[in-house]
Amino acid sequence: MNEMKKYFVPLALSFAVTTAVSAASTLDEVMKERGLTQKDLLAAAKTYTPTGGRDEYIVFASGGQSGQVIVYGIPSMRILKYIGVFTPEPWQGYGFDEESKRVLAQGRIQGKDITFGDTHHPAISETAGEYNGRYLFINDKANPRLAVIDLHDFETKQIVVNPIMKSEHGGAFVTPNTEYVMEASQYAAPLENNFEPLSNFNDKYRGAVTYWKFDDKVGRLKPEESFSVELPPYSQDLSDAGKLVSEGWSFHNSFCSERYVGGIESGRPPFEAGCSQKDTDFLHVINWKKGEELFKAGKTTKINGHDVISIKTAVEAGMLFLIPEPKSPHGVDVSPDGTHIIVSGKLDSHTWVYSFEKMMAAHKAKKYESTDPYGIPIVALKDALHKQVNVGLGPLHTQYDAKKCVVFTSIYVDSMVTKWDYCEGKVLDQMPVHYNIGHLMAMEGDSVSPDGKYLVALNKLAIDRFNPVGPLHPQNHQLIDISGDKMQLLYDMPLPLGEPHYAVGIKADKLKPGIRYESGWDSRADQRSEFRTRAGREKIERSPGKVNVFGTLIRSHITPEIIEVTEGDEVTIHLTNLERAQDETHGFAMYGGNFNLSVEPGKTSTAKFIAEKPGVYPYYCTEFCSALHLEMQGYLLVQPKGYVAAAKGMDEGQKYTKADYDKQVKTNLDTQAVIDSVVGFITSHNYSDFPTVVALVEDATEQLGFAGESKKKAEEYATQGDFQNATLWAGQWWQYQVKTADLGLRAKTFLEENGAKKVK
Ligand code: K7E
Ligand code: CUA
Repeated sequence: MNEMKKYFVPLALSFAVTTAVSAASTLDEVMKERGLTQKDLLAAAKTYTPTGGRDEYIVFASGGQSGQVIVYGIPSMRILKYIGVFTPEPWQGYGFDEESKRVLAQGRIQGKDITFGDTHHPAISETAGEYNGRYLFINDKANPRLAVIDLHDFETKQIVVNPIMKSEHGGAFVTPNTEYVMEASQYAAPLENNFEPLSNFNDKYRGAVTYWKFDDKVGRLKPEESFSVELPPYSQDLSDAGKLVSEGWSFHNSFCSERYVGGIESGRPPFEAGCSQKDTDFLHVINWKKGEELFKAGKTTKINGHDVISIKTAVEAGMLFLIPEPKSPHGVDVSPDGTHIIVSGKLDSHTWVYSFEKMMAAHKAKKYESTDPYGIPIVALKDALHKQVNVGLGPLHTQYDAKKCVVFTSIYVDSMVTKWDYCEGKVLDQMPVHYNIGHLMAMEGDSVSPDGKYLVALNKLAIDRFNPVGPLHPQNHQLIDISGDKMQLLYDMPLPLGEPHYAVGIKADKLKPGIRYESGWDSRADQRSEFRTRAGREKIERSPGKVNVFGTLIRSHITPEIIEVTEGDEVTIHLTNLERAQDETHGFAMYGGNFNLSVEPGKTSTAKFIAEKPGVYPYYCTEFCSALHLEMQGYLLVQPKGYVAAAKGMDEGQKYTKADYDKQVKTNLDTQAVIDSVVGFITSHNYSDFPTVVALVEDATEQLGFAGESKKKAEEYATQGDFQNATLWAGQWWQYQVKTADLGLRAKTFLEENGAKKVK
């Protein structure tokens, strides 16, 4: 009992510690002391989420130059996770275990490892135009790549490299049933991976849009079922898929349709001058369903082994045409009902609303004003335009409200959001943001039924909004309440990881992430690992020059705890986390080893290295997983070549006697009494009505089972009079009891705090 108290009293105390923020105890006093207004309090009340509370929406924001994805909740704006995508991320073991290294290796560019990514546009998989919450896609602008993240475990599963592009901005955008994930190029280059002088720009440089086939059942993109459409070298910018009436079509805007090539160093005007001369650029309209037919009929050209529909073929099939769009546009956004498409010109204060019905009528009637230099027909602006609306200087992106006809457009130069009606063409409200907004994002904003409610302004500059942290500032995501007629600013969130270009927000209850893997799971390949190891089956296999370790992790030991290898051996350590309990992740790191495994319950992960130098290499668990976490340790001993071990037992520090054994057993019996009383409390309440408690009880029962096994070993050694081993095993028995009690107490507290009822 005393031993128990020693352990549990500090634990109990830690709950009682609260930080005294201020002496003020009434709302009025706090307001006065912190200088808060009624408006501030209202905003706080709309975002503050008490402990244990959940968010209504989950946001996936691109991590910009970090090459990652940032996950946060709305309205709390609490960051929940960074997902390693194109860049190694050690906490998740991403790029530090063999399984995830294979994913990153899929992203090699022409054989070279690329560990940087410029993530831009995340997209959630859809069913009938609604977010289904199963997969997330995101693109890399710098090296045209797409990644697939499984929202069952929030892990990156696949990276595909675009076979023909050298730059990419118009991805990832999904078609309404996630048949395809679209990716449009940005800076034109030869589609083949060869050299062409810039003097051949018009003839040999090209843009393209790739339609990556997605297999929803296995959750992977299928390169062999994917195709591209060749496009002129116009710097295609963003994409969006048609929906409902416009389903089957995709839209891609572009800038620099001047096809200007800079060269400031040799006295030529720079790109920015030459790329903004014309009053209009081109909106590309493509029938991807027709493209799919042509691809299946073999009407493609192979470039770098990839199927490409040429401009000529696309034009002849009537699946590609252009429409003038405002100068240097950015963003193309299809309305939820698919009837309208909004494009903003960065260098025009007008936003242009196109009618899908009108453009289709002109296209069907072959009513074109001309063709571009590549023979692509151009529908006249007047034959496709619904409205031009003056929304502010430097409009970029548009998001749709739940209310019909209502949209929000980001205004970069004026640093504001304009709320307007695209049916009537009138401005409804404007609100300043801080500062220079890029994208904006409404809840479920890309779906056929946006929720409205909240809008996030993804601002490019933060300037004076936060405590200064040096010349490199965080980004500023501002949460805006859009449920009323007037927009209301609620919260500023600094994002210090990279520049999130775009984000998508999904209703939280659509996500169904797991809390554990099936036992022995290779999470990156989504299958049972061939290196799965079960309790008691741990082993070390040796062959010349190679050592393979099949180990396990469970509170609070790594099996094996001693690994002996020889200098020069290639060592592979496979570790399976035997835990079933929620949040019981174990890590694995070693002196001199540039790896960290994150082994979540059920997972099998692998570390691999060459034991180059003789020496002693401690290893340990890197997650504070239990009270005896620090003891979750071991040694890798790298013996010099030809080393012969002396015949000598373990030189341990402490010798134990029968008295030590009896003392430990007494402690254990006292501990068991505590456990019994906690169990009594739990079982006398309606605990089975609380899934959290049921899980804790399962975990506790498992730990208690292990305690029983150790007890048996201790007693066997005691019978033989080996009190050294008997005492040590009795100690292990107690360790399992402590874990059991820890879980039991957590369950008891939960029941007390959540109004459990006494049943017997
Ligand atoms: Cu920053 Cu969509 Cu690349 Cu606009 S993008 S701002
Ligand atoms: Cu496992 Cu610390």
